[in-house]
This record gives sequence, structure tokens and C-alpha cells, in this order.
Amino acid sequence: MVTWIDALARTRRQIAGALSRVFSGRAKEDVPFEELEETLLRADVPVSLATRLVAQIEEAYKGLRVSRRDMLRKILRDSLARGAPTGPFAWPSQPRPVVVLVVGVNGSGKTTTSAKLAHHALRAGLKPLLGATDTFRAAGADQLKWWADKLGVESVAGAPHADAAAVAYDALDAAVARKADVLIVDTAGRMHTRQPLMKELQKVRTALNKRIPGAPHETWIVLDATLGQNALAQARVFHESVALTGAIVAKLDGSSKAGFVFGIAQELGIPVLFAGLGESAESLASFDPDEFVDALMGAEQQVTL
Ligand SMILES: Nc1nc2c(ncn2[C@@H]2O[C@H](COP(=O)(O)OP(=O)(O)OP(=O)(O)O)[C@@H](O)[C@H]2O)c(=O)[nH]1
Ligand SMILES: [Mg+2]
Repeated sequence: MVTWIDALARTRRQIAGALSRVFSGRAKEDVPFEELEETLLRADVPVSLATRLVAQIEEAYKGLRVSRRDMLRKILRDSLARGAPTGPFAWPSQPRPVVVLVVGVNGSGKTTTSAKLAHHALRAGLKPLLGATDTFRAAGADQLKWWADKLGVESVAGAPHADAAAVAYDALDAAVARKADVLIVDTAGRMHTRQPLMKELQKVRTALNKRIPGAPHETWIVLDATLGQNALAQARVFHESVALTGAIVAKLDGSSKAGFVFGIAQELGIPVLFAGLGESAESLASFDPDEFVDALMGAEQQVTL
């Protein structure tokens, strides 16, 4: 199991040097504030947050040296707090089934994440069902089916080029008939700039809502962390079309731009619920702002070395 410390190693390496100089400087004149700002931006921390951080650290330089690290940690931590759930994600006890629509661009990690969510539900003692509405590519359904078999979970998939909305409807029908607690609906991810995808997602939502009013109860976007800020721009487009209720950051383990996570809550106002820290079914971690910030800043000795 990959840990937060491992997963954030690449981003941490980017900012460690600058942080170390900021924490160890004796006088304000010794501190490379500009370098700090540049480094934060390179790690895809949003501009507004980086600017505020540097200004506050400059201000705090008048105070005790020991407080700088805590102050930085607090600012970063607070900026993640907006709309964030308190504590690890727990599946709601109502309604049954809970319907989760998983969306995102090509290759962002939707299918893998859908499988990880099914595994998470299984571990919580629930019965998940996976719906494969990616009928655009034959391999899309096969990949989800492979995961379903591996996890011992039931799945419903459509024939290649079948209507995605009809498959979603059938999957929810099956989830009700088989008394599933959670239905996870994986979707196709062609380019977000192409209108057909947004139209298709809207049709999928309408079909789910037709079968159970109120469904889907959650619409989660899977963002590829290696894309950094670019993933945020994509999320905005989805948010306008399908009203996202949460974000999952996939591939955090391969990213050196994890600072973009700060922008999700700030700019989209949706909570980050999970992070993918690896490729296995177990590698989905409930998003923990404290662990995230601590892993980003590193332990004291790691940064000041
Ligand atoms: N290291 C790592 N790899 C991941 C993670 N999540 C997904 N991947 C990998 O990313 C690649 C793409 O994942 P998919 O789940 O197929 O992405 P998708 O969004 O379903 O792709 P399309 O259906 O083609 O749009 C696969 O090789 C996954 O194993 C993660 O958290 N960490
Ligand atoms: Mg897929």
C-alpha cells in the first residue's frame, strides 16, 4: 500500500529546497521569497494561494522562527477546509441504492477508480454493482468487467456502441433487482471540449433519474493529478454541464503538480473525497487534508537537511 508520504514524493522534492531556506533563514533579507513563490507555482499551487502564503510568511518573519512551519501548515490546511468533509468518507445509509456517476476526461482514471470505489464499498460491508456505460470502446466495458470479476462484484455492461443512457438505466434496474447498496456508473471520457460527451452524460443522468427520482445521488469527477492545473480547467467544463458533487484525484503518486489540489476546493467549491495513490484496488485513500499537507511539507528533518 502506497502511503501519502510516498505518493507526494515528487511534488515534495520540487518545493523542499525553497521551504528549507525559508524555515532556516535568520533574517528576512536571507529568505528567497521569490524563489518560494516560483516553486509553489511550479508545483501548481494556485496563484492566489501562493501569493497569500508568501505575503504571510514575510509578515511572520518578524515573529518566532519556530512558528513559520506551523503557520505555513495552517494556511495550507485551512485552504483545503472549504466544503471538505470532516473525517474519512463513509457511504450514506440512505437511499438504497446510492447511485454514483463517475465522470472525467480520457484516461484520467475513471474505470480504475470505479473499481476502487466498488472495493471500498465491499470493505464497508456493502454490496456494490458496477455499471459500464463506456460503450464507445469495446475495451472500456471489458476493462470494468475484468475488475468486477477480480473483485467478485456484479456488473452490467452494454454492447459496443449501445446507447450509454440505456445501459445506465439497465444497470440501475439491475441494482434495484439484485438489492445492491451502491451502484457505481463508469462513463466514457472522450474530449471534454466535444459537446457530444457532455450531451451523453446529461442523457445518462436523465435516464438514471427516470428510473429513480433523485439519481444519480453523487457525480464525482476523476482528475489526473499528473496534469496539475490543466485538470482543473477540465473540471470546470464538467461542472457546468453535470453539477459535480465531489472530486477524486487519481495518479497522485506519479504527480509533481499536486499543488493543484488546493485549487479544487477554492475554485470549484467541491470537496476532494479520495485520492488514488497507486494502481491497485486498495490504493484509494480517503482524502485527509492533514496527511496531504504534512506529506507535502515533509517531516522537519527532511526539509531542513
Ligand atoms: N499510478 C497510478 N495509476 C493510476 C491511478 N489511477 C489510474 N491509474 C492508471 O491510469 C491508466 C488509465 O486509467 P483508466 O481507469 O483506464 O482511465 P479511464 O479514465 O477509465 O480511461 P478512458 O476510459 O480511456 O477514458 C491505467 O493504466 C491505470 O492503471 C492511480 O491512482 N495511480
Ligand atoms: Mg475507462
